[in-house]
Amino acid sequence: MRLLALRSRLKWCFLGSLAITGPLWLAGCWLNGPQSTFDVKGPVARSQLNVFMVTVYVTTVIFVVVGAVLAYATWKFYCRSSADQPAEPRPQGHGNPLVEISLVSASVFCLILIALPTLKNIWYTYDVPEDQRANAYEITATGYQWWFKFEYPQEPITGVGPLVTGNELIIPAGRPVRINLRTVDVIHSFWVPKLAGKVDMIPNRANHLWLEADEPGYFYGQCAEFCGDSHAIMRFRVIALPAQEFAAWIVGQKLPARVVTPAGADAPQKPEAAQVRLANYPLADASSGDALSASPAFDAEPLTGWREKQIPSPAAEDPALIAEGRHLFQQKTCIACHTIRGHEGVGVTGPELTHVGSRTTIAAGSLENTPRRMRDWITNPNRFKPGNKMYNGGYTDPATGQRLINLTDGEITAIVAYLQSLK
Ligand code: HEC
Ligand SMILES: [Cu+2]
Repeated sequence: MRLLALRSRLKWCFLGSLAITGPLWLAGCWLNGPQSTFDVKGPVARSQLNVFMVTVYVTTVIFVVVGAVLAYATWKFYCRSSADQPAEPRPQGHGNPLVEISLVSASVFCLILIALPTLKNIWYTYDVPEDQRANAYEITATGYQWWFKFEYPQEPITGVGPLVTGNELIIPAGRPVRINLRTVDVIHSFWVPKLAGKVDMIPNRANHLWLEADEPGYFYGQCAEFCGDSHAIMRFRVIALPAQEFAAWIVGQKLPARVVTPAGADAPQKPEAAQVRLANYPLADASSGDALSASPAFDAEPLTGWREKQIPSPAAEDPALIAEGRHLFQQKTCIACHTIRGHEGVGVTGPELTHVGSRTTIAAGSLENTPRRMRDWITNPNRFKPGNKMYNGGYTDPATGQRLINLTDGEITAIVAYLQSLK
């Protein structure tokens, strides 16, 4: 008796606490966070969300029906006192054929309800639909421990090969984008929660996915397959631009790295097409202090922050310091791992840095691209990304732990000024 009473009290405690904390749990789920799969912004993610919701509805109905029957049976046949307890079990029967057949049919019906949209979705998300294929834009994404390289095979640069960028993927909005998925080392997984579900990047296997952004926007991406030490901070960004701005961005990216010349000297001009974006998206307030400082808009309105990053501000630059930085970048062997097209770098083991100053993030989307953060990164990359290949591949001798590249504070300042000037 005692035990029964205790058990029932525990049951009410449990149900009560669930009722009180339930809404808190829901609120805690934050359904529109930067990596939410509920706040979808493109047709592929939307179709995946639909399948998820169909499954939720069907299983909710099952839960409610089964729960109600269980609750009813529990209440009806509850043994209220030991006097109630039958001396012998009731005679056992085989069951009720009608109930059994109905239950089996209901289950099959539920499975079909879920299977139909699931199959349709698998076909739909596998590749760009036939009628839109001619309009699709192609990009190749390659996973490295622990960052992403993006190649634009439709944008060849004479004498170089396809246009290459790192960690920030710029795509045209409102247009299907087909992404080839590759890896140079272990298995990674490419995931932009608001645009499309994850697909693995597997060694020796040519996977692909497609996605489309309904509108221009700034989206968060993430490697979704455990790939070693810094997997959790192997991130990236996707920036979707209107067609015209995207075309202008391509023109600007294809140019070799920017050369900063002292005021009055003849600075190389960007061609007409690349100026479109400068004219359309002027810097909010050019007079607001140090142009190299963080863009305050970065978090509030990330796409605006990204646009501001595209525009050089020669007035705030120190050409002599930048020239020194360029020299140091070469002398301190940074060039062995990084390419700066048109300047000295040729390395391919690290991200391409030709226009690194125009990115909103560094270190694979894990640090905001400000002079301060870039200085922190160059001073000690391992502080932010344990095991990263910049630190382990050249900064230190893995055998002895001794530093191989020594930079003074002043040298780092020059290098940062140089890299930030590469818009
Ligand atoms: C041994 C190869 C190697 C050397 C040498 C090297 N780097 Fe790197 N660098 C990398 C790798 C790999 C990454 C990507 C790390 C990550 O995000 O996991 C990286 C990332 C960076 C980034 C961030 C880029 C981005 O878009 O995320 C900057 C900036 C950078 N390196 C600057 C430098 C400078 C300056 C030097 C010279 C002082 C240098 N690197 C030397 C391999 C190297
Ligand atoms: Cu990974």
